Formats: sequence, structure tokens, C-alpha cells
Amino acid sequence: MPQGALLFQPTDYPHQIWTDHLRRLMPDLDIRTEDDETRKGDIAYCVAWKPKPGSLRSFANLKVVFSMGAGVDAIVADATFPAHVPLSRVVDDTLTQAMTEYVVLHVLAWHRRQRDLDNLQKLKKWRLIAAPRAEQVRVGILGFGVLGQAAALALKALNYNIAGWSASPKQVAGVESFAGADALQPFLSRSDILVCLLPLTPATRGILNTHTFAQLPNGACVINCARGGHLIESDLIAALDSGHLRGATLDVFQVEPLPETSPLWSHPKITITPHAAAITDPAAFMRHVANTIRRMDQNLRPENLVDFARGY
Ligand code: NDP
Ligand code: OXD
Repeated sequence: MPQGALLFQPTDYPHQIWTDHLRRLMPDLDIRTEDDETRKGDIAYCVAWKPKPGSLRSFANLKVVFSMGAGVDAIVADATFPAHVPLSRVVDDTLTQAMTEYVVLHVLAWHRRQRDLDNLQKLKKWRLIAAPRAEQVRVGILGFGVLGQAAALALKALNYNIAGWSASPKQVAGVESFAGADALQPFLSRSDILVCLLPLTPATRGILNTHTFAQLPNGACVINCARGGHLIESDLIAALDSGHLRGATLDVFQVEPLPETSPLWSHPKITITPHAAAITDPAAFMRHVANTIRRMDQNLRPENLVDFARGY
């Protein structure tokens, strides 16, 4: 029997889909969707996404916070996050699979020039556009963790020439590993298609900028499916307009939803998706929550813990 209540904190989510799964898995758990001022001391478990700064600190008996996303930047950014409380993030096969599909889809689309073919169709023009073989296309994955490595393996199976960039070196069969700030330039200069799957931290904010784009080969494409804060949007537009970059796919933005006034919407070389690359599956997420609560009842540590010193 779990000790303490769980608060499902996000108010902009239809909470019932989520909480119903947890009720089925843990019928004895006290699950709340309202933050009751007079009963804050009951809350032992909290599900959070973009919490109001300071809101998590107010639960004196909090044992763990569950991030609804794989990315935890919005939670880690709260300087008042209680230091003794573990933060567990989403690491789940369904999410990993969805992100892999997204990356493969957009790498293929830029490699096989689908946008150019779509434009020809609009003009009713029958024209062949040559594309290199996959093994001649060098894909570089910025952020070579759970999602980056899974995408790399799927692309490798299609014969792409893959490299990953991470903080520490990785060993992934058939994939070149670049690690640390000094390795960024050689990594970029061999990346015809650059995929960003980094966590958003002070070290990675704004990493997709004019300087970075200049180090990519002429005609490179960029796919950002990590966070809007990684990209300096005006730098991307300038690099596309100058012809140095050939195209970009963006799933995430500085401001979400992307304002109607944004020039990104109508840019002829940009594909936009609405932060939908890999959406957390409510059933899988709540299985993780239930398992973690059971583990903690047995004095075991939660899994998929965030390292606050690194910020991810
Ligand atoms: P992981 O923590 O598993 O991987 C992060 C990778 O980034 C690691 O390889 C890490 O290196 C590397 N990294 C972090 N900081 C640096 C740095 N300063 N320099 C070089 N490498 C660095 O995260 P996930 O793969 O699970 O998720 C990645 C991101 O994807 C999330 O943070 C989130 O922002 C985004 N995301 C977006 C979604 C969407 O729908 N658009 C859905 C889900 C996630 P090392 O391994 O050495 O520590
Ligand atoms: C995540 C996301 O981080 O959906 O999981 O962006």
C-alpha cells in the first residue's frame, strides 16, 4: 500500500486519460489532480511537465517527481526544485520508437529530395532528381543518448554513414563517436544531415547557430527535434536564404505553439511539425510511475534519474 498521495500537476493536459491508467494499476493510490492548499503535506509523488517555478518546493513530504517528458529542461530550470527529491524522466521504448520513426522519415525526405518532388508535382512537371546512395550521405546526430543511438541504429540499417556527438565517447557498432567540445568542429564538417537530439542545458542552448551552420558542408540539412532553445531561428533563416543550407525540419520552437506571425511557417525550405516527434504514451508512462512507486516502497531507488549537476 503506497504511503502518500500522487498529484498529477499539469493542468493543460486532459488528466483523465493519464490518471485512469494509474488507477487501474494502483487502485489503492490516492490520486489527485487539484493542488489543495490545505493538504499539500499528503503529496509524496508528483507528475510534472512545465511546473510553475516554486510549485514543487511547497510539498514538504515529496519523495519523487516524475517528468512527463524525456526532456527535463523546464523542471530543472526551477532553481527552487527541492534538492533532496529525485527527478525521474521518461525512458520508454514507445517514445524511442516514435522518435526513431521521425528522424528516419525526415532524413529520408531530405536525402531523397521529397520537398523538390512535391514542388514538381504542384507544377505537373515530370523531372528526375538524382539522389546519392545512402552510404554516401553522412548523418550527424548531436546528442548520442537513448534517442540518438536508437535513431542511429535505424539509419545504419538503411546504410547511412552515421556519427554521433556526445559529452562522453560511445561505442556503437559501425557508428563514429565524437565527444566533447573539441570534437564538435570535425563532427559538423562531416555531417550532410545534422539531427539535434541534445538535452537543453546551459551548454547546449543556442548550439544551432550561424557559427555551427558555417561548419556544415555546403547544402547540408538540419533536423531539430530536441528543444526550440537549441536553435537561433534567425540564424537558420539566414543560412537557408544564403543557400549554404538546403533545408530544415523543425519540431520544436522558441515559442510554442509557433505564433502565426513566425516567418518559419512559410519558409520554402522549412518543414514544420507541432512538437509531435515523439509523444509520451500515457499507458507506458503510468506503468513507469507505478513500478517506481512500488520500488520506492521497497526502499529501492527510482530509475531514469536526472543528474542536476549535468542538467539532464
Ligand atoms: P539522453 O540524456 O539519453 O541523451 C542526451 C545526449 O546528449 C547524451 O549522449 C549526452 O552525452 C549528450 N549531451 C548532453 N550535453 C552535452 C554537451 N554539452 N555536449 C555534448 N553532448 C551532450 O536524452 P534522450 O536521448 O532521452 O533525449 C534527448 C532530448 O530529446 C531530450 O532532452 C528532449 O529535449 C528531446 N525530446 C524531444 C521530443 C520531441 O517530441 N520533440 C520527445 C522526446 C525527447 P553523454 O551520453 O556523454 O552524457
Ligand atoms: C519530451 C517531449 O521531452 O515530448 O518527451 O518533448
